[in-house]
Amino acid sequence: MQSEIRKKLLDAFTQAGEQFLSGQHLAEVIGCSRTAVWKHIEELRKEGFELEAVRKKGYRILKTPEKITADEIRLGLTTQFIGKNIHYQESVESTQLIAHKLTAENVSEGTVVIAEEQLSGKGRLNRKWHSPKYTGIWMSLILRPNIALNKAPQLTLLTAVAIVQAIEEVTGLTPVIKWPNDILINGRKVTGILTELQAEADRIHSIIVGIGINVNQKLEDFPVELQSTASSLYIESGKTISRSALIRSIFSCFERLYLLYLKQGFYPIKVLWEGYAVSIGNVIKARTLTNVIEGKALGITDEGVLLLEDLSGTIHHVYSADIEI
Ligand code: BTX
Repeated sequence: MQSEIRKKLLDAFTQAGEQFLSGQHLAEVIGCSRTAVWKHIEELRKEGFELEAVRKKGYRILKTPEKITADEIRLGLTTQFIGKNIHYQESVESTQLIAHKLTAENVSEGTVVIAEEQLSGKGRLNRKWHSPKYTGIWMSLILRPNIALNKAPQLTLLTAVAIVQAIEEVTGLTPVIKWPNDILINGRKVTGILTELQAEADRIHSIIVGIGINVNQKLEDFPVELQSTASSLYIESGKTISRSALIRSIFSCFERLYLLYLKQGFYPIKVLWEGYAVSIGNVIKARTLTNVIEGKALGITDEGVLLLEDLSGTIHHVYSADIEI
């Protein structure tokens, strides 16, 4: 109930932009007394929002908090379902673990788990993902698409496109995608995507898309072993980036692409993905769990599988691998 009121309040401020909203108007919109409105405004102040209150005019938001809060993300969010339900926590082992538990509770599609830090952030194949406090975006998105199991990798590619579009929109940087899930700027990794499934027979029950983005880290914030391969949007642009603005943009880009995907299938996503991909057309090395294949990356199939032509002309279907360009 409280959070419903808070959602309505922030929706009203979103629509108002820089205009003032009177206490009376807010009370009517959210359906409570003016005293209750005042209490909610005080709660927002405690969260770090700076609000201006002017007699006879009302309230407007001047500044949002440094920390990410669910309320701050909601302020300005225009999606229908992605990110409408946010589980925010200061510190967690891994947002993926929480998202897995939530799927068992049948939370709505588009629910997102976001944390300020992860103590055991997960990469693929049990690798670790460095997720320090207050500087990055560490989140897991719960989806329930009605698609066959073998189509799941398409959602990793779709997510990569959404993140590239959002980074372009918010920072002006031009990232590229390295198949399947790395987003690079100037050859360094700024984002990782981990897609995990819950399935029955060959149908997907839910997909949990884990997204890790290095946003405001300085080079010295990375462990030494990552300093030559990783980067952040701050390092690449020289500007501190609003994490909430980037999260909102990811939600919008993702929702647009996801609805397109559900309606028209993978083809339009594939075309966009190929436009951002750096590996296609180049000779690359694909390190799979069992062997290493060197050859020319021809493209991806309609399922999102990488096609690699080795030196003898044999075409390999690569489902999962690490790529060296
Ligand atoms: P990956 O297996 O492609 O990449 C993991 C590898 O990337 C590590 O072995 C390390 O070399 C390098 N690495 C670790 N941390 C970073 C970092 N912060 N920046 C750049 N390189 C790094 C990628 O797996 C999938 C990552 C998903 C992370 C999200 S965060 C929210 C969600 N929760 C969770 O536990 N994982 C996902």
